[in-house]
Amino acid sequence: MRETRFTELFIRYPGNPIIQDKDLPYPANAVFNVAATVINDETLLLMRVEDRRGISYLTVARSTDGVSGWRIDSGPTLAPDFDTHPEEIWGIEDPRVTRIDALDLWAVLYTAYSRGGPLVSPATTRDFKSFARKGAVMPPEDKDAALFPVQFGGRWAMLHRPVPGFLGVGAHIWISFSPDMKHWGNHQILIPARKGGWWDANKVGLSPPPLETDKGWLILYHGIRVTAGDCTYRLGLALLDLKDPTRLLARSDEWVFTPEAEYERFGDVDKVVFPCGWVADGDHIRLYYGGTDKCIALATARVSEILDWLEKHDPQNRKLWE
Ligand code: BMA
Repeated sequence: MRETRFTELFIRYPGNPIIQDKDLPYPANAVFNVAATVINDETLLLMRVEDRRGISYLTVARSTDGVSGWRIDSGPTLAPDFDTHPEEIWGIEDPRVTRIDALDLWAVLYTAYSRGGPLVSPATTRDFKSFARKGAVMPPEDKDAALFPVQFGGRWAMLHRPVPGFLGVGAHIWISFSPDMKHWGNHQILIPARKGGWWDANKVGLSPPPLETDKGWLILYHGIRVTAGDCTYRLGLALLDLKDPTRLLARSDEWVFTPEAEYERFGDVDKVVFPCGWVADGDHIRLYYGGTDKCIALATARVSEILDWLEKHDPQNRKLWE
């Protein structure tokens, strides 16, 4: 942890960006928002690749140290399938991957970009070669979804971010429950976007899937404040109760990561850091994120330091969020 005026919980890898479009074995415009997991003792990234039409698909990269030596699939690993899933007409984007030990599989929740807007679409896989799609499970606009790795009272739980037709009420992180991962209900707002001048005033959305810790489910989320010039994507922290994830135990007032490096500030969409995956190895976290919708970068952190910081930075007075 670097001690400066602010505590820097996430430290950028000096060799960033770790993967760029020129590293792909074929031409593409960009490779960016990326999910992460561990399979056969290797780090696996499920990367969003955007072609020159503006359509995205997902491709796998594998590495033994999770930092370098990436072996990238020779073509799209999971591509939009318009014939069987017409809701994928404008591509598939921003996956989150959750390992589900009880089912011996991974659940991939991605955004299907339909004619009607973004939809939450789950698929399952055992090898990241073949995938069983479940079809879209939420009406538009809804994205930034991930599953918890365990059930609660016999039901799966999902975090996601619907955008209401009336934007005056904000775009919040919701939690929903399902007996079968396909039919979802008991929807409720869990982490609301704040208002006014707050860094996360206009929209919030889950970043990587919830991470189980001794103190609760650790949540890293992105927040957006629209300004006269444009908007900035920053990251903040929250903690949910382990047994009842509808209980928000803590949430930081301050953001913990903001676009600072060149590859986070200038690209296809300026001032965007957008993680979709992290890998925890004991206390050590590797966070994988898209920079400016153009490249993939890595930052490292310590779970214990994040939890200590969050405990000290959870405001007792939540009235200011209203
Ligand atoms: C969000 C998503 C992300 C993207 C970000 C910044 O709405 O679409 O895929 O990285 O905007 O453009």
